[in-house]
Amino acid sequence: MLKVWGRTTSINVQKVLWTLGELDLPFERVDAGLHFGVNTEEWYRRMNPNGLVPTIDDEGFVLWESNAIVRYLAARYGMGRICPVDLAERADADRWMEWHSTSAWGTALRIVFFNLYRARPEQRDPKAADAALRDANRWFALLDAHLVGRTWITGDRFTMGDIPMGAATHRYLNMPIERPATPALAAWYARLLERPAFREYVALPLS
Ligand SMILES: N[C@@H](CCC(=O)N[C@@H](CS)C(=O)NCC(=O)O)C(=O)O
Repeated sequence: MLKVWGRTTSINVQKVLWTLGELDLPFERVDAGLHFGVNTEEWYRRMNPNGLVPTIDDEGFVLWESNAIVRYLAARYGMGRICPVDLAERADADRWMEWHSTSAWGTALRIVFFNLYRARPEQRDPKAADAALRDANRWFALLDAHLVGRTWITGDRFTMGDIPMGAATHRYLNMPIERPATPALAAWYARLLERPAFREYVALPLS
């Protein structure tokens, strides 16, 4: 059976679990990361030399990097469903996955989240968190503008392109921070909340 290593509080693990849920695939999950350890073990680092989560093993094929995992699962088990067959449509979904992982806003959101939930008192840096929040607000305003008139990120169909941004948006809209109004983003988030796999694996209390 497909195996996933990673704690459920990790946004990168959540993307993978949500994808598995959308595809209705059975899997076994092993807690790993932070206080669970495991990712510090030598045998784990032989699978994933970064020592990070998530990692999957699908019939002996080991893969790390959450977006690569989402793409692999979508293509292998969800072609024509969450992985578009049409290359332009697939590239459109891919574009938003890349935007999630490589744009500066991902870093900004991470800094805000870290300061609020993960930093020990001596690690907190309110000035950096404020600057990061201003950045995050600008990026989410851009996503909000993109979503006007669209049901899902690429248009009429839910695809893998909704997954990374959907997980990030759950954090953004539920952190105790000052945000501008983003009605299209909020409406998209409400649609995500109607999806059972999103509710089960992503829409959890932030911790
Ligand atoms: N680019 C990697 C990043 C993975 C990553 O940073 N994972 C974090 C959790 S979100 C981690 O393993 N942190 C160490 C830990 O949990 O012990 C991916 O998308 O899979």
